[in-house]
Amino acid sequence: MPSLAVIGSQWGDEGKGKIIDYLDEKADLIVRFQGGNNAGHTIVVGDKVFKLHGLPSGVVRPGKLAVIGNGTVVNMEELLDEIAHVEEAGGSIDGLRISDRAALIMNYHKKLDGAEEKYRGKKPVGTTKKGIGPTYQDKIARIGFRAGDLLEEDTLKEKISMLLPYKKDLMAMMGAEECCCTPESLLEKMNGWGMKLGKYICDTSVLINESLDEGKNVLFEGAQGAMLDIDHGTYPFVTSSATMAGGICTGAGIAPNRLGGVMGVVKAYTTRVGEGPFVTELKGEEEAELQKKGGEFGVTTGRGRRCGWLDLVVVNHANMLCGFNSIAITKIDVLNDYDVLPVCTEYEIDGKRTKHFPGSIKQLERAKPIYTELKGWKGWDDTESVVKGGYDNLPKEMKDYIEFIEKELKTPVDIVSIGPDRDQTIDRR
Ligand code: 2SA
Ligand code: GDP
Ligand code: MG
Repeated sequence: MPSLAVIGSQWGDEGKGKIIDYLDEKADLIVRFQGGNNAGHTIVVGDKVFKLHGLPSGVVRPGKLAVIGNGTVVNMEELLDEIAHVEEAGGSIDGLRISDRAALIMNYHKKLDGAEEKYRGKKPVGTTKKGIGPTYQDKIARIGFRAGDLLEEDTLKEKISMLLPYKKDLMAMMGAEECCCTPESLLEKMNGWGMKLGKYICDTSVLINESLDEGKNVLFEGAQGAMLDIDHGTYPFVTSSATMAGGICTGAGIAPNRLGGVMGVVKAYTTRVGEGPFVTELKGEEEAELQKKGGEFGVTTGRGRRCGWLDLVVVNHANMLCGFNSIAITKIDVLNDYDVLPVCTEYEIDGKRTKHFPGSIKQLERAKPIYTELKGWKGWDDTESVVKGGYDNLPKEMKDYIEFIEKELKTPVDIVSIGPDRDQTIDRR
């Protein structure tokens, strides 16, 4: 702190929600800067489980400002449902702030998301069908709604009369499910969103910058993961936003010199949900076993996540682009029952070894992982003593695994997470 970013170093679901929740005790603002309710962050606090999608993890702690930044895409209708879920689970959204510049996900975006996937035929991206891609397309094409429009009825009317006929034609052309709303019914619906959520809409960039001026602590919360970045991930099998640390400046509206540090979250193995290359992926029973042990199912869609060994070529790529000052290793307890743990440190592509992650999907499909085999800590399951006694109480082999990662990434491991709960966290800082 005063400003720290937490970024997933793999394909998402590294356990960022848990780490952010652990760190945000000391934060005043928690800021989402990209993505939308495609994200799924699970936070466990005692017997309460919060499943967050579009809301920043900060809503779980009273007294924090939870900011949805300008670089995000927001489905107001689904946000209202999520707010109800949080309130039911004992949380409060008093601290919610939504950027007036955030792009709005409309129902037609969701329908177009499904239709685009059909056009991709045998090579779908495997999206969450939340309308993320089509909403970012409209933002870049300068034909999208923004949250601030909900506060200006004349702007809404102008945009609705321009966009609705266009989107209806587009949906008919794409064979998407018909959109039956009229300009009047859409205006009424959007006015309703404005009435319910308008009080939270403001210029969040000013809010964040003034908070930093006052010496407040700001935590930037990454969603998805580095390898799903639109530019540097496994394109086209990526999401439509800048998921890496660089996305914070444009997506939250701060200058680069205001970012104090970046923590990379590394799951002790690798998962991916959706399509696309995955060099260390396991198959058959081995994959099913890891999926079951890690409870690897999508928080938003319920899809089974693909599973494989830790791939440090991936994490090093993320580290080069995000500049991690420190690492949080998560879900290491999921590996409790293995004799041997392979860790990939290089790829072999067409007979040549490389430590760099290639941009070509075809090359990635031909890449073979080069593994270093580390000894497992089979039989150890004494989480309780570690919760009380800290790092020194971990088995030697687990410490070797952690220190191997540290050496390969040339970055200190500050946090080790050994369970989903807040207190199942070892802090080495
Ligand atoms: P989209 O919907 O356009 O962003 O999909 C594009 C790709 O990005 C992947 N993606 C994700 N990968 C991991 N976790 C995500 N959130 C949910 C979760 C996913 C779920 O926490 O489990 O429930 O399925 C997430 N969101 C997007 C997506 O799989 C595509 O590969
Ligand atoms: P995120 O999208 O990166 O926030 O991660 P998800 O919430 O989608 O997936 C991570 C899952 O692992 C959640 O169910 C967490 O409760 C759980 N989890 C987080 N850290 C740990 C850990 O150290 N050990 C175990 N066993 N589970 C964890
Ligand atoms: Mg997730």
